[in-house]
Amino acid sequence: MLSFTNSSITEELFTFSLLSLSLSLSPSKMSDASKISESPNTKNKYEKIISNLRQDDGWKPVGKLYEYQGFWYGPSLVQNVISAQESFTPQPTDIVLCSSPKSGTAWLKALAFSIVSRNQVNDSTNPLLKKLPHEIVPFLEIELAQDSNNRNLETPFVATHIPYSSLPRSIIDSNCKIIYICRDPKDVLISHWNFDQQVSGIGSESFPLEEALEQYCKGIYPFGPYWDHVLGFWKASLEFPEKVLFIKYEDLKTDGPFHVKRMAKFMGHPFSIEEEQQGAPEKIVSMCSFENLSRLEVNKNGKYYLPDLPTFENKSFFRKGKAGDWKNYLIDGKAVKFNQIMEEKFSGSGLV
Ligand code: PAP
Repeated sequence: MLSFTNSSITEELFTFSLLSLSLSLSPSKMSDASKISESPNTKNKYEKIISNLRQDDGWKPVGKLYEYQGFWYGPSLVQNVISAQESFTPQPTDIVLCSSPKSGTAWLKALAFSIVSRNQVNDSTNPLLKKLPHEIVPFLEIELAQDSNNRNLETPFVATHIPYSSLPRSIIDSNCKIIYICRDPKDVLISHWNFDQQVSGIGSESFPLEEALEQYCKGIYPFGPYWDHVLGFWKASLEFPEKVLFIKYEDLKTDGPFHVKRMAKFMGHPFSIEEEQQGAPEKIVSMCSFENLSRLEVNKNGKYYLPDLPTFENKSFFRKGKAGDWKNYLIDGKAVKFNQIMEEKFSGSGLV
């Protein structure tokens, strides 16, 4: 059985998933301000590209998806991805935090930020106490799609759900480091299905789990297919270990301090012996834990405002935070076909 636990190696409206929000921004929900500049030429260009793409409307909370460079997006996201590919310029010291939606993006943001800023903030001044991790680290295909500098440039992080093969060349060709987090695909599916239902208001009677599962098996949902998303970063991490660090959600759950030290070293901010003796990695793990973040006032009752998008309740980004919650949903053999597909897709990769 495909296992994402205890390995030896150490993502219109949604596509946040946040973006499934897998924030697959629906065109009707996006304002002119957040679309690509709407000169007639630009509009024609994107309409032309999109009209030639394969379409599917089976992921009902989002509506129509388009296949661009082998992955599926809502129409506005296709535009944003192309715009980012054409114009995004990273800062030389940026670290790019990558993930498929619902794989642990917010957690990765919190950890990476806390590691790098540990000498500037303390337990009472950490911005995570007052802000959702998504407010601290912006998304390339949302906030930064049209303006690379639409961010706090003192925070050296950019996040994205864009697959490795579609990342802007400016990132690939730079010295920017990349950290990818992956998660058991069955937990990703359950998290994604729950989140999109909640954000879209389309309930399980209109979008049953069986339909979501079928779409996942076909790879047709925002930023799918999952296997290609994961394998793109996995292979890059093997080929360019100095540039791409691959982390598993389940490994972080099992041995947080070890992987926080790995991340710190990779990002060029290793812990000193004194820091380790004083338990600095453990403190960061504790600060960024689901239990701690989800109980903060900002994450219980705060709202996340993105220009011209619906307002999100911060708590929707903190559901259960567990490894293996799929077992409460994929009962009566529902996972058999899914497991077979994943095993076949990941076979020979050395990942599982
Ligand atoms: P996004 O794609 O909308 O950015 P993302 O942060 O990648 O979502 O994933 C959300 C999942 O991470 C949720 O999982 P669940 O639905 O299975 O509960 C969320 O609860 C979980 N999560 C958020 N913060 C943490 C954390 N600090 N530790 C562990 N899991 C977390």
